[in-house]
Amino acid sequence: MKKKLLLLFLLLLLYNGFANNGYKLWLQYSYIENDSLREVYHSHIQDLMPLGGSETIKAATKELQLGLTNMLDIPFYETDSIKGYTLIYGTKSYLSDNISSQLINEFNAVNDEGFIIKTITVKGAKQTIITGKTDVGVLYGVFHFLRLLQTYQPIENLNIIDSPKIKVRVLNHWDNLDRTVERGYAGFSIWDWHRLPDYLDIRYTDYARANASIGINGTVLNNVNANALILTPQYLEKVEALANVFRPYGIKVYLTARFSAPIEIGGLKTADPYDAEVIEWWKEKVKEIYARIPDFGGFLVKANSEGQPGPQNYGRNHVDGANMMANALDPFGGIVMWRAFVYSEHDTTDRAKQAYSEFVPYDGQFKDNVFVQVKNGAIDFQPREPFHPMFGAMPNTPLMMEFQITQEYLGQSTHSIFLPKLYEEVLESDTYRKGKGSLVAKVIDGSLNSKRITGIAGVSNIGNDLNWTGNPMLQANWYGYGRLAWNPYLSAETIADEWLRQTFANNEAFVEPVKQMMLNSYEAVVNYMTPLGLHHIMATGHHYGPGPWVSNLSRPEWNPVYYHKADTEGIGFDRTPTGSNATEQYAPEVAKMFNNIETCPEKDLLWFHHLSWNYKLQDGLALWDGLALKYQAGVDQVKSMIKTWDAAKPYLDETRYDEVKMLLNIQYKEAQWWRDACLLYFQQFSGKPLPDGVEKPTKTLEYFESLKFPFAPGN
Ligand code: BDP
Repeated sequence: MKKKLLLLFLLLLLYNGFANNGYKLWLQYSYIENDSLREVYHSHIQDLMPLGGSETIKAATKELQLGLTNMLDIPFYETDSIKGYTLIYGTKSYLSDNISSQLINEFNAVNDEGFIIKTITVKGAKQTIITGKTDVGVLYGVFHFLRLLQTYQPIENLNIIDSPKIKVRVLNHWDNLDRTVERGYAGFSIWDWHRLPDYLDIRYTDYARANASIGINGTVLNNVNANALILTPQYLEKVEALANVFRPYGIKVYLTARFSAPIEIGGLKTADPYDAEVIEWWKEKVKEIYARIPDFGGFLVKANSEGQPGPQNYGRNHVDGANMMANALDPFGGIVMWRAFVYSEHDTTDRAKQAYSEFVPYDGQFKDNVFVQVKNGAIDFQPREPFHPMFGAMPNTPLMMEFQITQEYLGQSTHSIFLPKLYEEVLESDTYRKGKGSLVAKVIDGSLNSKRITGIAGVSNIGNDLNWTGNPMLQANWYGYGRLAWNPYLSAETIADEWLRQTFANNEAFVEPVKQMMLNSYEAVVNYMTPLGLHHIMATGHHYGPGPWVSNLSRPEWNPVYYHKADTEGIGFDRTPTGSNATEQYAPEVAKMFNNIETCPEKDLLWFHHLSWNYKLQDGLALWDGLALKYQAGVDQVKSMIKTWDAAKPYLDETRYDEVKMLLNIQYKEAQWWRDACLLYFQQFSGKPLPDGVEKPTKTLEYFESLKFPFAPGN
C-alpha cells in the first residue's frame, strides 16, 4: 500500500498539471531521452561564457539556460573563464586574439547579421565559439545552435557560417486597434493596446524569442487598412513599449501610415503630398516617432487601393506619395514599404494586369529607401497563382515579396496546409528577365539587379489563441516563412523536417510520414479548392468556403464568375493574346510558355486559357473528367492525412494530437463541401456526368448556395 502511494505521488510530481497546448511553438526544448546523445552533448557543453553584457547577450544566455537545462536536465551557469568544454558566445570585438586569429576567413564571409559557430582549440582544449559582427548575429547563432540540439545533430566539430540573404524580414500584422484581426483566424490581436504601455504581456517577449529564433527582424504592428490614431502620442507610447521589448531580439517596429493622417489627426485640410504643410507634418511626425523609438523601421502604406486614401486623391501618383514619406524617414534611416496591391474600379481591364500597368512605368523613380511591396501573385493570395509579373520587371526598384501566412483563401486556421510549399514554388519560378535562371528569389534577395535594400513580408497568422496560430500545424507556416526570409533557397522539405523535430519528436518513424503529409498538403488544398488554375471562386466577404456561383457584387472583378468564366463551351480565363493578353507582362520566354497550350503548366491551365470541357489533358482525360478527378483527389489526400496523423499518435502528446485530429476531420468535411459545391455548379455548364471514381455529392447545389456565415472570423 505504501509503495503504491509513493508511486502515485511520484506520478503526480511528474505530471505538471498542464497539457502541451503548443504555446512553446518550436522552442519546446524537450528532454533528450537518448542517454548517449545527451552525454555527448553535455560533454561538449559544460559552461556558458557570454562575452559582453548587452541586453541581447543576456537574452542569449537566458535562452541557452532554458534550452540546455530542459534538454539535458542539468542546470547551466555562466562563467567568465574557460573551464573544461565551454560554450563561448559574443561579438568579434570581445574575442581574444588567439580566437579571432582562427576566424579571419569566417569573419570575411559573414554579413552584419550573420553568425559563425565553430569548434576551435584554445589553450590545448576544444571549445565551441558562437560569434558574429553584432550581438544580434550572435543571438541568431545561439538559436541555430539550440536548433542543432533540438534536431539531434552532431556538435563535436562544428564549422558553420550563415548569414541572412534578405535584409528586411518582417511580419505584417493586419491587427486593428480594437484587437480584431483582418483575416485573422487565431483569436484576437496579441497587442493588448488598452493595457499598454504599462502592462507588458509575457507573450511579447515570447513572440520576440520565436521570431529571433528564425531570423525575423521586423514587425509591422497594425493593419494595412490603417487607422491614423496609431500615429498619435497616445498610441506611440504603446508602440514604444513594444519596441523596447523587441529590441534585444533584433526586432524593429514598423507602422502602417494612413495617407490621410495629416487631415485626420493633424488638423490639416489636405494630405496632398505636394502641400508644404503636409510635407512638414510628416517630417515632424517622423521626428516625434524617432525621439521615442530611435531604431524605428519605417512605414508600410496601402494607398489608393480598395478605398484607402492615397496620392491619387490629389492628382498625384504613387511616386509622389512614397517619396514624400521616404524624405521624412531618410535622415533617420527609415524605409517606406509601398504596396503594389492595387486594382481600380475605373479600370475595366483584367484585374491581373493592373498592378503591373500602374507601377512598372515608375521604375527608377522611387527614392532609394522605398520598397515596392508586391504580393506573390497578380490577383490576391489565391491557393495557387503564377508568380507576379512585376518580379523582375522593375530592375531599378527594390521589390519586396509579400506572402500571406494567414490562410484567408486556404481554409483559414482550420485546414492543415504547409505553406512553404507555396512559397518555394513562387521563389523558384524563373522570370527570365535576365535570361534563364532569373529566379524570383534572386529578385527578392537583390542578386539579380544588385540592390542596396532587400526585403520580404509575411502577413501574420498569429493571434491570442493558446497555440498562437489557431492550429498547431500552422505554426509551421510562421516558422517556414521566417526560415525562407533568412534563406529563400531553403527547401520546403528541410523546413518541414526541422520544424517537426523541434516541435514534436525526432523519431524517424514519426518524422518521415508526417513530413510527407505536410509536403503533400499544399497540393491537396489546391486540388479540392481550385485545381488546374482556377482561382477566386470562394464565397463573398469572409472568403470561407466555395462560392463559384457569386455574380451579384457591384464590381465585376469581385465576382467569382469573372474569374472562371464557365459556360456551356468551357471554362477558364483567357489571358493570352486572344484574351486579356496579361501574359505580355511577362518576359517573352515566359509569355510564350504560358500562351502555348502545349507548354503551359497544367497547374496554371485555366488561369491562362479558356478551354472546352472536352479539351484533352496530358493524361488523355477530358477537361471535365480531369477537373472532377482533381477535386476528388484533394478529398482523398485529406483522408490520407488523417490516416498518417492517426499512425503518428504514439509519438504525440494527447492535446496536440487531439486538436489536429479534430481539425483534420473538419478539413475532410470541408474538402468534400468544396468538391461537391464546385462540381455541381460547373456541371450545369459541362452537362456531363461525374466520372468514375468521383463520389456522389452529399447535398444539392441549392443547399450549398443557401449556406450563410454571417459571423465567420477575420472579416
Ligand atoms: C485582401 C483581403 C483584404 C486586405 C487586402 C490587402 O481580402 O482584407 O485588406 O487583401 O492586401 O486579400 O490589402
